Amino acid sequence: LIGPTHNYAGLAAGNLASAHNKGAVAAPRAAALQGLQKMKFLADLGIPQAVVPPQPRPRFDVLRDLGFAGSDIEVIAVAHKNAPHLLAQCYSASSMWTANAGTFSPSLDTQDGKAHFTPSNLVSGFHRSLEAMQTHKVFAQILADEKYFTVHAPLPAQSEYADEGAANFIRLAPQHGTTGLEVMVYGKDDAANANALPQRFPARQTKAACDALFRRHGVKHHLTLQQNPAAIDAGVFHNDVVSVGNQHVLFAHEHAFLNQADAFAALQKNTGDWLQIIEVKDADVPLSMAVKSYLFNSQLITRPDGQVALIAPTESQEENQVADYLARLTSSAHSPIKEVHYLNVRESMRNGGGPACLRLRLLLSAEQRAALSGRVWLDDSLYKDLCAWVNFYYRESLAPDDLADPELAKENTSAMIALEKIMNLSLL
Ligand code: SUG
Repeated sequence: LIGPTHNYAGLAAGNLASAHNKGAVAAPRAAALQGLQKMKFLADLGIPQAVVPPQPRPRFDVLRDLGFAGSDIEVIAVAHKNAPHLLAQCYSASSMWTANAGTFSPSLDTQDGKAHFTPSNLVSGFHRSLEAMQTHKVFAQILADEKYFTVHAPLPAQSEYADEGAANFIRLAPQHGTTGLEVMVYGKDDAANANALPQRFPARQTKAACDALFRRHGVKHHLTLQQNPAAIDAGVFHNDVVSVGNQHVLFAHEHAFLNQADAFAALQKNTGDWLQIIEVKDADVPLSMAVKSYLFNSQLITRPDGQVALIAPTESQEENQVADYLARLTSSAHSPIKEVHYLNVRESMRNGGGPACLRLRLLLSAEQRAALSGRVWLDDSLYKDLCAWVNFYYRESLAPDDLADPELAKENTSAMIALEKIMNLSLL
């Protein structure tokens, strides 16, 4: 659920949309409603949606740790005057991108038969690193039932273990109900591949982090692949901007992985005949257009009737080359992807977050689903309550200088107190 301080601060290194829209006026209310409508659309398609609440902002504790003193009003005024970038970091609503909240290994995949969750440390960007502890606090509540779930602490908050979670995670299995191969995609491996590093933008996920996640989750079948450094330099700051996998289908750009033929061979070797890889050639959709349209940041879903569908951003529909490609793909007899739905998540997109960034996939049994705590499952009544909450508490627009308005901080606290009641979760 996109938070009330959604704004365009240009905070994210290597994220072209965030850099491009820096300083633009954001529309937090529209942003949150777009996110809710997407959830509702998926719930109506038969994909149950559990809502992750936004995080309290601004982070007065961080501002005070970094030397700003006095009342809340004084802290905001001085920070805005002397360190506006830091104030924006402490106000960021970046926890909306739950694909980065953490990594979830379903119980089918793990040695102890429990589902494991590790919140991401997100150390590659200061504003994002501020999410980790609250993500832990919220998921420890939602996944509190120890019969089914183990919630770990984030990995060590150090660059060797830089972790951005499920944005770099793909689970492949012949059926959702069978043990899968968990794949993690890293941007750098401090122990090897010294030459294969991006030159322009940072690699955010390390191999050491991927290995540690598989180890602590006790994942039975796993594989790590290196992302193509050229893709990172073209603005692909997470794997989910060049590839998306679901069940027996991997949908990937030609330049997604380093040494792609070897990467595909490793995937085939570790899976089976059932794996279907759709490789989109650069001639069909150039990498720069994949980044601009966010084609691969689509959600790839299996509907309850078994049909595989793609939930793509409207930006993909607006690029003729991409829309034409998808029309050809879905009409091809060989394609497992039979339908595309275009959804508007434009406010999030302008910060580099498409449909897939706004979701974290938890593969759960019916029993596990019933064991989640809090009022999180999106039914008509929660949808109605959350829309009303957004309409009441969110501003229509938010410009960079609005972060200096002390009323914004107060509005956020009131909104969070109200949300705690709606969702039966402790947030503050
Ligand atoms: O980390 N943008 C996020 C977008 C994350 C998208 N997530 C996935 N690909 N899964 C990021 O780059 C921009 C915030 C700002 O500039 O105000 C930001 O943090």
